[in-house]
Amino acid sequence: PAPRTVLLTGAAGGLGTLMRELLPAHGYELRLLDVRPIDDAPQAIVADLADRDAVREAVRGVDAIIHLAGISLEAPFEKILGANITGTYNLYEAAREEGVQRVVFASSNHAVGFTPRPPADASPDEGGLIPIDTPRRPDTFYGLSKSFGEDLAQLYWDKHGLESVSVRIGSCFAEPTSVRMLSLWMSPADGARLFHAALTAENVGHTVVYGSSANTRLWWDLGTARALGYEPQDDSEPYAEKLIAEQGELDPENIAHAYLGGHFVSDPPIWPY
Ligand code: NAI
Ligand code: 15L
Repeated sequence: PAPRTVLLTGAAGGLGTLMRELLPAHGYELRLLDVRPIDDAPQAIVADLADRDAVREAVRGVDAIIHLAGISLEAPFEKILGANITGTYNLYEAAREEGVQRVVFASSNHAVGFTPRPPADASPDEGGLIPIDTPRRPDTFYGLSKSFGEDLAQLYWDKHGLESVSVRIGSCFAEPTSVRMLSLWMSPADGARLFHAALTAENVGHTVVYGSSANTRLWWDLGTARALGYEPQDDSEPYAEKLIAEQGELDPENIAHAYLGGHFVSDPPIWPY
């Protein structure tokens, strides 16, 4: 049967807030968790992923989990280790113990951030897009934690039969705000469509997908996402003219423009991106 009750971790965050609004229309009953209380959702579970008992209680009885909680940018290694590495382990271990069938893991483009972006004149039809099996090349400790999460998902499938879809999310915000994001943008509505596909496709084992809209300037191959039944409806192109007029075209000589991970590849990462 299709999953109905879904635990959404990181529900107070940017993506969590968007998905709280959009996923119920796809038929889900959401149980919310975050370390921060949520003003407009007093029913949300306030718990740290470090608290194994609380996490186990939170996953009990749900059909599936969308795991968004964690640090979402570069940070000192010790912080990433706690929230993203140990935190994701605690979540998977609780899911295994409670017999939850599937986790949708919010991985990131930064797990493969040091992959050179395709040249502007690359042809998508002639293999010009970054394939899903490109070697992992994290651009930060943050990206490394996402690489760990993907391996953890694979281990829990191979050893315990716990299914996962790892979604290497591009940039999921209301609108793209940079020229790079024209290639990586996932509209919130497409994000909800992709999570829905990841929750409902059959026999996913552990599947890794790129997460974006069907952007004209796409850099990566959406094939494994489409194979789940994902049909993106949006394209960032209407934002292109304004963003390029404001920021200029990407410059391949600029290290912060040369790779998939954008500014995350520089040391230290340059904010804002
Ligand atoms: P965010 O930083 O706005 O939200 C993350 C949430 O996780 C926060 O509400 C925070 O309180 C919670 N959290 C952090 N540590 C926690 C812990 N130890 N226990 C419980 N909750 C904890 O990030 P955003 O943008 O909403 O991203 C959500 C997820 O998607 C993150 O895992 C991020 O790495 C991933 N992602 C997001 C992208 C995007 O474009 N928004 C792109 C790629 C990946
Ligand atoms: C991410 O992984 C971050 O969580 C998000 O805040 C954006 O920076 C996104 O990648 C991006 O690369 O645009």
